[in-house]
Amino acid sequence: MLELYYFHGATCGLKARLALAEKGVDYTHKVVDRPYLRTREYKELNPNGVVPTLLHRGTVLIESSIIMDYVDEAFDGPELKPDLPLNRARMAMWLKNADDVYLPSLGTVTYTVSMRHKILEKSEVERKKYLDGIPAMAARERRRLALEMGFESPNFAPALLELDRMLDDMETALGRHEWLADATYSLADAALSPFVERLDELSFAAMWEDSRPAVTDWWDRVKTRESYDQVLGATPNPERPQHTEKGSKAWARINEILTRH
Ligand SMILES: N[C@@H](CCC(=O)N[C@@H](CS)C(=O)NCC(=O)O)C(=O)O
Repeated sequence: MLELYYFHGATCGLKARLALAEKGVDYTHKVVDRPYLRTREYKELNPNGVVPTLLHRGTVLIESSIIMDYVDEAFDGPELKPDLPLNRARMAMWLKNADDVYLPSLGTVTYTVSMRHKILEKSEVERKKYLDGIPAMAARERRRLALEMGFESPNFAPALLELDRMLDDMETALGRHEWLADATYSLADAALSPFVERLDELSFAAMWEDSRPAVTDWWDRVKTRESYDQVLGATPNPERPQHTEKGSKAWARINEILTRH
């Protein structure tokens, strides 16, 4: 029995779901909402109060990159890791950067551009409860600054520039081989797709369409894969319309930061 806890639109949940879809593994979809992540019941599974969480034969696995690796190792299906040690190391680097750099950066950008407005509509008491409910201190502080200072937060421009650097690194890697870590699709492609998907949802596609032909081509190829269709085509992010509306309004500002640096 395999169960995956996630919510639609969660970047980390998408990483796990794309790996499962590429592998051709069926699982029970435990689609949860954000308030449920803060319950004692859920935190017994995932003490960080985040998705994804994978349950396999009574064992709990957390952390999207670890789940992806486990899925590739534990099930039959296409091999999602390169053969060559060097390319395996390259794949591991993409997964590490996804966890350490791209996810916090994307969170800052998404909350500042799109989610902030909804949270600011809450009362002060509700807002405090919301922030206090974020278990990881670093994430809580990033979120607090995004809410209180918006684009003026000292984190905003660096976060955006990290994502721009991610696209630069992708362009370089895709000049070496057809996929991010190898000539064939790997966990690196599954891990990076949700980040590009979010930038697309925010209508920031000019970040690659204007100047990064290899990323543009890669993204077109990702979107024609069955895994993308199963995971995102079947259930698009319900927050996509909001991201697109707020992102379009923010684009002039985003572009100004990108061109200034
Ligand atoms: N390092 C963790 C990060 C998990 C994480 O931050 N998940 C986000 C979604 S991408 C989440 O559940 N956020 C809860 C919220 O938005 O309230 C992983 O890769 O699994």
